[in-house]
Amino acid sequence: MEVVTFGETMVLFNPETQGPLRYVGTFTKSIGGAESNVAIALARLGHKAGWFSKLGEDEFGRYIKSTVMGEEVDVSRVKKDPDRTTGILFKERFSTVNPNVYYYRKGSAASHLSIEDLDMDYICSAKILHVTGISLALSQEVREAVFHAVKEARKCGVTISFDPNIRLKLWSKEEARKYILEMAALSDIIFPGKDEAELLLGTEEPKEVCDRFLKMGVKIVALKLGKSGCYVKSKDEEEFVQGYTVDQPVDTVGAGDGYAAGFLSGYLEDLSLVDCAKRANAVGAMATLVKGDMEGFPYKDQVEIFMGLRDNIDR
Ligand code: KDG
Repeated sequence: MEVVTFGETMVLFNPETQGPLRYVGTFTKSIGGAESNVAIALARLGHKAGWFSKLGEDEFGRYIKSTVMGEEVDVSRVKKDPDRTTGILFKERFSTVNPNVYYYRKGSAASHLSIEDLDMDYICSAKILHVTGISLALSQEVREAVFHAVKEARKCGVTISFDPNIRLKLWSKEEARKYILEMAALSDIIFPGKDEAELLLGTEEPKEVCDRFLKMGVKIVALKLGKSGCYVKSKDEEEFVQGYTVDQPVDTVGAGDGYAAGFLSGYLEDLSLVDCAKRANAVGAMATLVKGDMEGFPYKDQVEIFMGLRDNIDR
């Protein structure tokens, strides 16, 4: 495996019509989960990615596993819990591209993933372990598992990639700050958004944010600045990298995961920091063109066409 990641994936119901959920009659079924999104995006970009979680021994659990497997992600370490159910996520749309999200995941199988569910040989076989703040927020059990996996993986020389992914529906700002900063100090690559930086560090000023994370021991900071692009910094390089303009974004959920996957794919291919950031911006932008959390992630040739690196022969 080039990248291994783990965390909760839920069955996702996307409303067919706008307005309050109680008036919505039809939904499209799909899946959503920050970590599986990253694994799927990486697989589409041509990388070997593995994702695992704990799913309910139910129809939605089977659906999630087969969907992620169908995207050519390794799901061999996925576990099933016969006593708990798979989490559910509903989106609700009004006129904006940012939907409201409602979780039905409390006590789900995935929120009981524990240290015993980790196959450390599998994790240590990867070049990169990618984790997110969502898992840190789910329960103490999952949080302990993530910290354990990261600490052990570091001992094996695995690069740690971390997306804070702060979801305030899952925990308080104080808790988020405490555990995310603790995890940041164990990470090699971090993907904060500017609002997240403000919450964590009290500033969204790019240079300051990057310097603060670098001081904690992070090696690469990729600060997401929304549609304007990103600011990236390592010990040798630092640059603002312009984003791509998208005419009609329809769903921003998943864009950050696309960004992380685009960046990691460049990193695995030894691209320069700026080229990693360009690919990250492109994958993130393309993710917003399609309704759904992972449906819009491009294949390698598609992202290269989008970036103008390859001709598009469409007929
Ligand atoms: O980053 C996108 C995720 O937030 C989405 O796919 C669902 O994992 C999810 C969550 O917990 O919100």
